[in-house]
Amino acid sequence: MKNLDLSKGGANHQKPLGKDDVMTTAQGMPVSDNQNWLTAGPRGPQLLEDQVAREKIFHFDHERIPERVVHARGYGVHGHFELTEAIPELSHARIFNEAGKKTPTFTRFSTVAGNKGSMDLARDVRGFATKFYTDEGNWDLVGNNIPVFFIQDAIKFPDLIHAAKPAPDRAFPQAQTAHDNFWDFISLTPESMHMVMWIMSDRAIPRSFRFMEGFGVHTFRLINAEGKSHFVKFHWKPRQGLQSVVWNEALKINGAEPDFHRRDMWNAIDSGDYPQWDLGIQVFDDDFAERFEFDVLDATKIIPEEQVPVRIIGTLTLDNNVDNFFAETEQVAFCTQNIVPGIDQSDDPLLQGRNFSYLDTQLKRLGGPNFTHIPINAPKCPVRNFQQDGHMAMTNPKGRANYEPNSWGEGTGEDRGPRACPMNGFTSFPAPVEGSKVRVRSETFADHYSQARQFYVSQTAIEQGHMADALTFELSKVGRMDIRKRMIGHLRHIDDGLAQAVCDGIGLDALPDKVPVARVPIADLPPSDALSILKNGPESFKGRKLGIYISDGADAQVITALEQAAKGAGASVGIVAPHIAGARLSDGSMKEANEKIDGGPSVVFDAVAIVLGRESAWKLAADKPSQDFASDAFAHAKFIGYVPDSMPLFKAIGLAEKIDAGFVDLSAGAGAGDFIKTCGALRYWERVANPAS
Ligand code: HDD
Repeated sequence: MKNLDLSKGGANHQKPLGKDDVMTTAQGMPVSDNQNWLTAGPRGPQLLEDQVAREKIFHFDHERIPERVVHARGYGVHGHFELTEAIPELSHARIFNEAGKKTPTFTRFSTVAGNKGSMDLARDVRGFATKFYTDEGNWDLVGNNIPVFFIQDAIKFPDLIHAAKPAPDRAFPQAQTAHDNFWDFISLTPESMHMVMWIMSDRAIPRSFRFMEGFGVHTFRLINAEGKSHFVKFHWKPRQGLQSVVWNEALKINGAEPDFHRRDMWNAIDSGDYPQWDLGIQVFDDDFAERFEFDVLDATKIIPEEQVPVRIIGTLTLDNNVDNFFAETEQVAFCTQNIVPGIDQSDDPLLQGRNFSYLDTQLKRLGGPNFTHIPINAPKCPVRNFQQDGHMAMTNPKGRANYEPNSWGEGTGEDRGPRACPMNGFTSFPAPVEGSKVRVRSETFADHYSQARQFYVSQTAIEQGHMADALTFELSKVGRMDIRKRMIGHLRHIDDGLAQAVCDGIGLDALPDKVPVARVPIADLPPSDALSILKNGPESFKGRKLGIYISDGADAQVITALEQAAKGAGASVGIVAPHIAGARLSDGSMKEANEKIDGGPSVVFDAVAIVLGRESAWKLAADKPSQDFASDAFAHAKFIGYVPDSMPLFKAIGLAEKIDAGFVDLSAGAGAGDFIKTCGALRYWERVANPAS
């Protein structure tokens, strides 16, 4: 052991240290023994005098901070935003003014209802929050993967969240909406119906954070140098295409791999496969806002892309995992109030309420007003003001002046700065405001069903089926019949076919009555293709994962060809085998496995290849995890590559007679290459749309 090297380390050490670096207390005092508490004699009582042990335990005792009241489970990643099309005519924000400009970012994805330790594939909204460290301060776009919200007014948020979270008496269920309280509240809240369609769709069970869209939800303003305002809605479009899992997979993934989404993100970035999203804007003016069928300030409504196209102006690339989860992902503090000159808020009553809530919650979570000093929250541009003191103040101004105006400027008799700047400082758009103080919901917010119906009719038949199944699942977990019926009473305003399917799904004899509707007639809006996942899938297998199940005697050539074809297509491969040590292949080589079959079920892969050895296939035919691997892949409409030697397993579970166009014989012709190309379609939906009898 070397002597203590004071040139290295310190409280803010950045590099991992080596075994030659001496451990110290938080006070910097070198530690001689980190294993034994100071005692009076070898078997005697421990002494309070031991400042090393006491400090260690004291610090440990205080390691936890309150988890976020919503979006507690999240995963953060660094990246950058590159502007591809400057929009100075719309906004004078510097981030938007020079094509090619790069702005560092931090993005945190999350689920909403579950606690920090809950599973990733809960049926839930996903948070998609990005902090842009711009030259003019931090801009936080705190969005979701769904473009609308449950409620129109922030005053309802605590009720919504209380209803969604575990019931207060029994403290379950965790991380799910499939329970009485949630559906009781929802069925008494007609404004949530559009959002209900989205969360009952496959949007709420994304395959990965990488394969979902993001939305700023609210209408914001862009302000140009002349002070002219345009309304804007922000969209994130994943270059990876959209993809979701199916519900039966979600249930199984949650057991097999509760960290499915965070592991996926970590692995993608770690392997250099950086996910990208294009930033799109829907821009419109007051005239459009007047003409539009709905109120642009109502967060339960979208503006269909067919009506206002999404214009792509830049790209977000996520290319850096965090060094420390707590320091970055846990401590990052997003606030919707964080905007920069050239961007402004609108009067959306949900947004205005959020602007209070986010700042307020950080005080509780991070312990004081100086959370902006924490590196992940600190702007990367200069910060200059007369704010001072408070818990954990890290950046303290020098000099005597801590107020304004003052006359401490050297020799000048003028103020010692900083000073506000009317030219470059943030100014609010001077929208005229008038009206009496009232507590009412605007009449323009009253149609709760038309866009819900539009969403439903925009889906493919497969997706509509999933929605009916999801509603059936959720309502089957609701104990009270009156709540189930009330909910179906809402669905009848959206689509009678959907209502009937759910009614049949839960086993009711007759459709319940429609619930009374607010004042407006429900419109038949045209379908919008942008709302479907299946109409916006990827074009290749890039970024996806192939699971290859191998066993002793498996054809080495087929496996190599598969690995090469997958790699060539930009996909990754997971080798699954009966033993983690791997399998002895046909050429005598030993192929190591990434997962033992029990820990690598087919649900964690986008497609599978079952390449067994002839002898071992007979044994595995009776093995439950092996059977599930194949039968689940089939049931989840996955593409299945196989070799004839795997047949005994297929026969044992009745798959041999069901070989369809979703199966590819890897020993034939172009084999592996064809298979990976086929996998680009992600699923062979025909199998579930027309199940063989
Ligand atoms: Fe919220 C966190 C997104 C409505 C109050 N929200 C939070 C996060 C996201 C969203 C992505 C996690 C941020 C992170 O990763 O740290 N929330 C939304 C969206 C909404 C929305 C898209 C509607 C359009 N939220 C909403 C309302 C309120 C809140 C109406 C309160 C009136 N949200 C919060 C919060 C959280 C939060 C309690 C918890 C932790 C945090 O803020 O930092 O303040």
